[in-house]
Amino acid sequence: KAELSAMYGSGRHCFEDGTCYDLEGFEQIIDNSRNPEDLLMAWSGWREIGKPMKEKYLRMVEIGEMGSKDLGFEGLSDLWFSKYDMSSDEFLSDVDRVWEEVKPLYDALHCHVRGELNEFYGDEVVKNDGMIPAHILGNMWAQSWSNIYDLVYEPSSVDASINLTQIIQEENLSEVDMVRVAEDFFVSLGFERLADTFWERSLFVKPRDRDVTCHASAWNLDSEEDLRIKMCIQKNEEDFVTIHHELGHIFYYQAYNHLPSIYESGANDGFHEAVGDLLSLSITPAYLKELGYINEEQYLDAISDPISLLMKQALEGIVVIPWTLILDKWRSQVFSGDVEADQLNNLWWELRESYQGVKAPIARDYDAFDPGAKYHIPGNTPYTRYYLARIMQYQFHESLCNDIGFDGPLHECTIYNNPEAGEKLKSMLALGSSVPWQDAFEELTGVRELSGESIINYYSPLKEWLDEKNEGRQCGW
Ligand code: X8Z
Ligand code: ZN
Repeated sequence: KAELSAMYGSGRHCFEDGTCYDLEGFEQIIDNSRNPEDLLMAWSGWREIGKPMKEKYLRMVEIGEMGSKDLGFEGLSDLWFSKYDMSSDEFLSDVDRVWEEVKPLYDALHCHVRGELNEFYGDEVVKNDGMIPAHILGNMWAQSWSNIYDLVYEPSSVDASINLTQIIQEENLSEVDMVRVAEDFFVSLGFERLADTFWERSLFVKPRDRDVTCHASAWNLDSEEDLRIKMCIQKNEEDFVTIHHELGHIFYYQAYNHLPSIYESGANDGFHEAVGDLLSLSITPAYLKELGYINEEQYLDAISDPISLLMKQALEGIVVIPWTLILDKWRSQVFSGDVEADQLNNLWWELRESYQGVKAPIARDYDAFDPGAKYHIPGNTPYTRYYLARIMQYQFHESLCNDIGFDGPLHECTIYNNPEAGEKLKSMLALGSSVPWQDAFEELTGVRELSGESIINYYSPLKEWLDEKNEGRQCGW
């Protein structure tokens, strides 16, 4: 396990001409370039690091299966899905039920994005039917498409689309300043400021003298005050959102660290991932105006074009959803031994094709192990938690916005500086895992079930717009 994680963290690939890239180097290209050859080079280059992981990975699975059976489970999947206060069958059928609710929105977005990419790149790179090749979507795993926002939407005016990356640069925010802004958000909700040790002991910037695993993480070291994050912050919108995500973990730790140790965890692992994501929905034009990052005129421009804002959100928040299903669907088949070693990569691509409508841009080598190129596979971190978070965050947002009497479209609601919303959130977090997650969920939302309704409500103006745009297009893949 340690070796696999280290292989990912220190992963780099060198080409015949002697140039070498690590993940951040490759991402620089994938996130920003519009040159299909460069994109393909970066996409396939990073996947070279997966190949040598396959054997170790299978051995890890073998040991994990044995261990979980020794503990009385049917296997590793059974163990992983045993933590949701309901039977794993019931849980997994809830997961699929909600996906069916969200899928029409994803399909409409996929159709529109594919159409626009076809116009930009032409038939040679992406055809107007079928799947989208994974290298042109602005993210190493095609799990967020927000970097190609400008290719898929033209705002009604320059200021109608808020560019957080630009704001961060104009405001001259340092990496630590970005974390302070996120901390301030939590403090505005009534959370306690972070201890000095957080600021002294966290890692915010990629060190120049050694390899570190840059994938962002949040640590609860002594179940008391020693809380830290570790990430290689880049001064852009994506990392600003990730900082909120990580601080969500930190403030959850802070809220439940007073409990007996057995209760010191999230109501379920999805809750833990959802806290910071919930706050990200409150980074609205009104919030940015309040901080002084945009003026009245920019604010009015921004809210006059709701599609601009919703499109930006959807390219991250909707796009990620099918992706969050794939990892554990792949793993559950691998863990159970249903798939032969030489079919592991094919199964991976079958799932990516069917759920995301995304395909490999180039034939995969016989020894490719593409799942290894995603942190959570060598890291052996369950991934359905992110699916839960991406659904629940909208349920939390909608109910908090209702509670505070917000009257308007959900994408304009911010809970910033609202002690009532803060108190409600805090008291749920303070429960840790002392009650079944459904009880904690009910405390905040009034309901006990996962539902796609809030996310559908949130994006309903966008869905209408997409349906109109897609008229006459041949959707689906
Ligand atoms: O892994 C993470 C966090 C760490 S808990 C940065 N996320 C998933 C990913 O990067 O794949 C957050 C979004 C999904
Ligand atoms: Zn997380």
